[in-house]
Amino acid sequence: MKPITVTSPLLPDLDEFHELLREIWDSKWITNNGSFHQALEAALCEYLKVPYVSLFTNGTLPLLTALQALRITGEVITTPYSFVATTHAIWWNGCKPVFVDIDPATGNIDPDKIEAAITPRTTAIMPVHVYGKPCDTKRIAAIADKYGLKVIYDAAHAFGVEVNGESILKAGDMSTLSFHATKVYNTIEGGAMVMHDAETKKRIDYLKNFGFAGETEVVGPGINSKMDEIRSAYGLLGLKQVDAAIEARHQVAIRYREALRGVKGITFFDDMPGVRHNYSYFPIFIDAEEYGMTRDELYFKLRDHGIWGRRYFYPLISTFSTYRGLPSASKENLPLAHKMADSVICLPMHHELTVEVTDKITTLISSR
Ligand code: T4K
Repeated sequence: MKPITVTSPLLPDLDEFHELLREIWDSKWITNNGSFHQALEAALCEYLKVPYVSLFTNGTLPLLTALQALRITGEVITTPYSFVATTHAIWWNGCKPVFVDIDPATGNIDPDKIEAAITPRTTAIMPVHVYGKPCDTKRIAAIADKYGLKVIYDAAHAFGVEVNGESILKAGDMSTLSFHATKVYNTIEGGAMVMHDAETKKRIDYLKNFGFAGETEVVGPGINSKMDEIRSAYGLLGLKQVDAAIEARHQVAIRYREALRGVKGITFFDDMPGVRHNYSYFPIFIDAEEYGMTRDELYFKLRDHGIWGRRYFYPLISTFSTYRGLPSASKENLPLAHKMADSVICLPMHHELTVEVTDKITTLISSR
């Protein structure tokens, strides 16, 4: 039997995609700011309710480019509870990541602990809206203003997330998105940066095209991170389906919550007031003593029944060999992040999950 995986990509209608491919074939313009690239940037600005979007080839390169564009040096405060790309981007820029513990209510960096981590070498904060749950952006902005720090949000999971009707992507100096196949909205591989002004957008567009500001002028040490026409066309079609996909995920979350609420030793996040969630992941947390089974025992039991959840984000980034020697990586500094990483399983979550499958999953969890 085919396993039930943690996610399944949102695919565009194949006939419509063929039609757009024909258009691209006829035009013979297949990359470098073509018409589909421009159309997708405009459509994303509208969908996400943000003024400027620059497309990238994945969600890692806008993180690297944001740090470059803002000329970040020294130390960057970040969370250990994320996908490893967040910290890698800091390291690849020659900066030192400084890990701060998380708030267990959201899984995001705890604003109360940021100030203690600031030193004269700190230049930026890179928080993550983990699982698409919004960070406390107001508190983080107040700290950044007080110390003159830049804020770059890794919003890889936060496509379409809004707080009181306002896009979460408007927070900070820049936000970055991932459009990887495993995300709520995908362009197969892909990503984007969201910024506030036309000048920054122009600069980022130069930087993602080797720094070229014209045929013969290079204005900075750029990189190649341009999204091609085929993925841009695919992305335009995906935008038509994403609202329905988010609603289908919402229904999955409702079913999981109804079935698992009250199961001793299992907790999960509820919706936050005023937030439009995207239900990108459905993490549950296992208290082994109360539940009577460890997280890993449950994880492998589910696998034995063909349910391939994932332990996102275990192990913590701070435990990987590159980072574990950093003073801020010590376990004593990050007790709550360790606790979350050691207790999490992300259950399958996507737009095509049937009632039958979610029932099977929740029955397996309830009947330990
Ligand atoms: N910041 C954060 C906070 C991130 O989470 C990520 C990426 C990034 C930055 C960087 O963005 P990108 O540069 O990747 O755009 C996945 C993704 O590769 C990665 O994008 C994502 N976060 C991370 C959390 O998860 P894996 O190694 O766990 O994926 P994989 O290949 O095991 O796939 C998981 C399941 O999804 C499979 O079991 C089945 C399903 N799947 C996967 C693919 C690729 C499909 O059904 N079809 C597919 O094509 O990393």
